[in-house]
Amino acid sequence: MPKTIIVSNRLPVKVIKEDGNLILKGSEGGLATGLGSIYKEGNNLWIGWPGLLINQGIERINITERLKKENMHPIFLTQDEIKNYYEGFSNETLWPIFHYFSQYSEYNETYWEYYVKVNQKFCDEVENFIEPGDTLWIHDYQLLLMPEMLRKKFPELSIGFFLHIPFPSYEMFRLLPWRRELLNGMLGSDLVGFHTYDDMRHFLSSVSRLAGFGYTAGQVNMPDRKVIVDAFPMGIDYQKYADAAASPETIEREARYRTSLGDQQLILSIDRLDYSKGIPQRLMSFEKFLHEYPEFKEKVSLVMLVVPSRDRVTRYQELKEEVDLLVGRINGQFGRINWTPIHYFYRSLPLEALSGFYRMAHVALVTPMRDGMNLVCKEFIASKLDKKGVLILSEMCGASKELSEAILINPNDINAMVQALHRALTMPEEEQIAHIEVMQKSLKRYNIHHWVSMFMKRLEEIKTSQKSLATKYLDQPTIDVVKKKLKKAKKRLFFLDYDGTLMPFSDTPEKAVPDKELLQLLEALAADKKNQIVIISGRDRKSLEGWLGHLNLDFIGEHGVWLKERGSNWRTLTKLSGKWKNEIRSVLELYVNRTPGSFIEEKDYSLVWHHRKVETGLGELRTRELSSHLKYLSSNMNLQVLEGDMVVEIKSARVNKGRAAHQWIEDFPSDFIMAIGDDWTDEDTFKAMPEDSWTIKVGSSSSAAKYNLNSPAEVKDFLSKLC
Ligand code: GDG
Repeated sequence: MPKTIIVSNRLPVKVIKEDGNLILKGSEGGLATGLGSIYKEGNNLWIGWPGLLINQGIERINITERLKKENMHPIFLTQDEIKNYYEGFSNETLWPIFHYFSQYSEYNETYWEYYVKVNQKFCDEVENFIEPGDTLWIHDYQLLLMPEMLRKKFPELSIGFFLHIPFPSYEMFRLLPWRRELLNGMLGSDLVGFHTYDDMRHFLSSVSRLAGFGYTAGQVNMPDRKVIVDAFPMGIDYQKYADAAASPETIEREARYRTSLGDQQLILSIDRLDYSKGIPQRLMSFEKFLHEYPEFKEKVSLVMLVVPSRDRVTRYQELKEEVDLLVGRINGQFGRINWTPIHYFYRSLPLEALSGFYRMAHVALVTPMRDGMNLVCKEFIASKLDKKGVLILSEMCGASKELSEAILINPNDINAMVQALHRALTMPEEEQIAHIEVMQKSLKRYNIHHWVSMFMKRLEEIKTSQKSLATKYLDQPTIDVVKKKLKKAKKRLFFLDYDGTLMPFSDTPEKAVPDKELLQLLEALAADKKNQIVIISGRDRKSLEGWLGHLNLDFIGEHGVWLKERGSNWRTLTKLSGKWKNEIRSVLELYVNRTPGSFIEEKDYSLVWHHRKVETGLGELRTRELSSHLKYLSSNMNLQVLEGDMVVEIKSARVNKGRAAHQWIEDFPSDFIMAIGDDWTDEDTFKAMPEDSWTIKVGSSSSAAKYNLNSPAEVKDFLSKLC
């Protein structure tokens, strides 16, 4: 029975030592709950580090046994690995860059070496559990290299990857000395998920500029396969927070807190200690608020929970000092015997305490400088059973894309935060209820279970479609079968694409002139009277005629617009008009003016915009713009916009290679049919072929063809064997 293996840096449990005994403590995190529905089932598994340095063999065995009962498997890290891979590369190199704090990023070769080593260690361990048909779901920035490492060993494995933190813009990401390795690592996946569309956009931009792979509509076109990239905004376990808010323990806690605090309005702030969370800026805005609106003194308090984190890293120790100083300064400045402006807790609290705070708070002040998603704001909304309360939310966190009814602020704008606080504390109840209601509805629907199921379904769909489009390499035993069938056949029909199939691409279309070897090959093939060779290409008829017209060949040019049988004249399949070209040409000219290096190729019934010589990135960007511009313009002109290899081609929607090839099959009945092509315009040809034909794709990406070869050189070698 195929299983699902989840891999993350940390297991969803904490192993702690108490009085020399090892105790497992379950994590309350949303991810653990959401993925619980997966890893706890059948023989599924969660693999990761138990979060503690354990050197003794016997202890390792004990923990492994204990975890096995709960479908988990530990990977033990050494002190050096924790220091260099986890605290080092993960948290001092990747974390700052991915959160736009490049000034804090350490570029340290030893950290990198350990990062590679530990990713490999995870792979080696995971490998022991992989069986055919299994699915892997790898999580987060600590394991960016793992998908590629696994792909190398298991080409068929279904691999999903999800990044929980933001993916930075290209300008930020490219600062990393190991940027290409990291991208290639992620691209070992079948599906790469992010919280937001912006993260996905940034990733695709880095992939095309740094890794050199093009993409179309969220699909990265790798030489051998496609990688799907998509946004899956993570939700919370809504019911858990709603239930916790209604529980007697929480209500009892709230009553206790209220007795101590009096009836002031409360502003709530909860985060892990991290510079990405904007804690000092938040404190400064509260300080400014008290200066600007002194009438709120003694009427409002800030409850600030800071959960200790990464406290061995100097940067975090400094941040802790800064926060301590600010809290001290504000409390010292404004505090009264009967009023503390900031109630500051530097520790972790149980869920009931958290839930009590969520219930009591009038305002949640969630103002990270950057945050992948941020779950605290969602938990606050879910805990508001009476729907009263206001969320002030930073535009810089993923959740802001979903929670547009919150008061959205820029965390660098202290004045805006001050105004937001005033607005929140004076907002009429009806308005609060109206906003919370909308947000609750959305959070209930897009909860953690929905997130897990959307991701897994997508991964499954990808695998199914890959299987249906898988090609088999045309190996020697198959070639022997082809030869046998060919020998027996009385009439043979060959459809051969030109660019990328018979000749490799060159930087300008005119340069792809057939060489002597190809001319001789085609001549030899055509010399056999039983063979009918059709060159089926996107090229205009003049080039085809000029290069190959002297041979005994048939032609289908301009993707099926122009047809020519041996010894006859060029003709079109249907009556076509080129009137539309004037309007579309002027649009293309606009793009040529804006895009140095690009140019227009004009064919009889189609126009092509080439960007092979345009600066990397710009060409792709313009392709996106141009395609959507043209698709909009051409919607009522019966035109088709094709994105090919560094080109955008516009032609009549009524013709394609498949339609033209079909005509040949009808007109020239044959008992051996073969089609060879490399790009997606050839997919129409493959689809038009009868079931018993030989269809061969050049390249190894998914295709409607049955077989594949790797390059024009291999195609020529294969054809020469058939001569
Ligand atoms: C990463 C990304 C993304 C906090 N204090 C206590 C406590 N918490 C719980 C909260 C919440 C969780 O911790 C924090 O979640 P966040 O989303 O805010 O942040 P990270 O854990 O850093 O997570 C982030 C997330 O991944 C998911 O993809 O949203 O952007 O950085 O659930 O309730 N829980 C308890 N006591 C505490 O004192 N029990």
